[in-house]
Amino acid sequence: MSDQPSDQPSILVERRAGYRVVTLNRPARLNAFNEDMHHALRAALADAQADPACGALLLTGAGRAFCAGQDLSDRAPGSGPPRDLGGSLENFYNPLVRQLRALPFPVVAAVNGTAAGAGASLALHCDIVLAAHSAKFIQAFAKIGLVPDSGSTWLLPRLVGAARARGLALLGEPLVAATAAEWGLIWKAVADEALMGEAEAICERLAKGATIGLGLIKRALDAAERNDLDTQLALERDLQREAGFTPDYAEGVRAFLDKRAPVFSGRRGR
Ligand code: T3D
Repeated sequence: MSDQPSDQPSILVERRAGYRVVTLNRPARLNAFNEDMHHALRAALADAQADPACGALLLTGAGRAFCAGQDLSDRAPGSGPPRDLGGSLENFYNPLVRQLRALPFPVVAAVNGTAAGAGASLALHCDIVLAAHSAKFIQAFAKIGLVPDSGSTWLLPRLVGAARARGLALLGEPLVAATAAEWGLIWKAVADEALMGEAEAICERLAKGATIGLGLIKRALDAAERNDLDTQLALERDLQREAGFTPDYAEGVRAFLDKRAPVFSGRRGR
């Protein structure tokens, strides 16, 4: 197995106008997670959240893969007692998923190649998932005797239904991007060479949007996963009240009536 050069950061962050590009950067291991990458990714997300000029985030992988999940070279069975994988989820994967989903701005995944194991879960937790035609989603867990994690057993039945969720989880077969899009697992499959351009265009558009409203939309859709209709209607009322008091709403209506494009100010500093 090739090693990552020790001077290479495991996460790259690029600041763009209104958004950030965060790249998983362990290409020799297909961007598999080790502890350093967990820490670096979580710091990059926290930093983006703290930046008032950041209105969206683009997540992608360096090289030919998006992310191959846990780095299995850190899991080679040795002479000592087996590792507690529940502890690994509790300390690393679960906090990452919670942090990613709680970001107040949209996260766009540009899945440039294979997304396997927790790498697939990571991609699927993003708000808008674009995948290159050559990309594949693999629930690799069953092949090594594990259970889909990082929210996969929660996401899959919701996104593709019970029958397909079971097939994917139990068989661990690669699902190509076009089928993933057809099944509703992701937003869109695009030509490999168009992937980054499309993902960047979406981030630019979101970052120029009514960003408070976009954050409220995320909250409403997240809550809908657990609410009954009455509870959700009450939540929509509360969130709409909040949205209706924003300068962006006033600007949106004014621009519509003036027959011009709106210029939103948002919560995020533009
Ligand atoms: O442990 C815990 O903390 C619990 C949490 C677990 C979460 C999980 O994600 S468990 C699932 C872990 N991931 C996998 O089981 C996937 C393992 N990888 C693969 O099955 C295949 O590599 C892929 C299907 C992803 C890609 O196949 P292919 O043929 O395109 O590439 P390859 O030749 O297998 O891999 C290229 C290199 O990346 C290779 O290294 P080498 O031989 O060139 O030096 C390979 O060993 C390395 N690599 C790929 N995936 C991993 C990896 N190295 C370490 N960990 C990996 N997950």
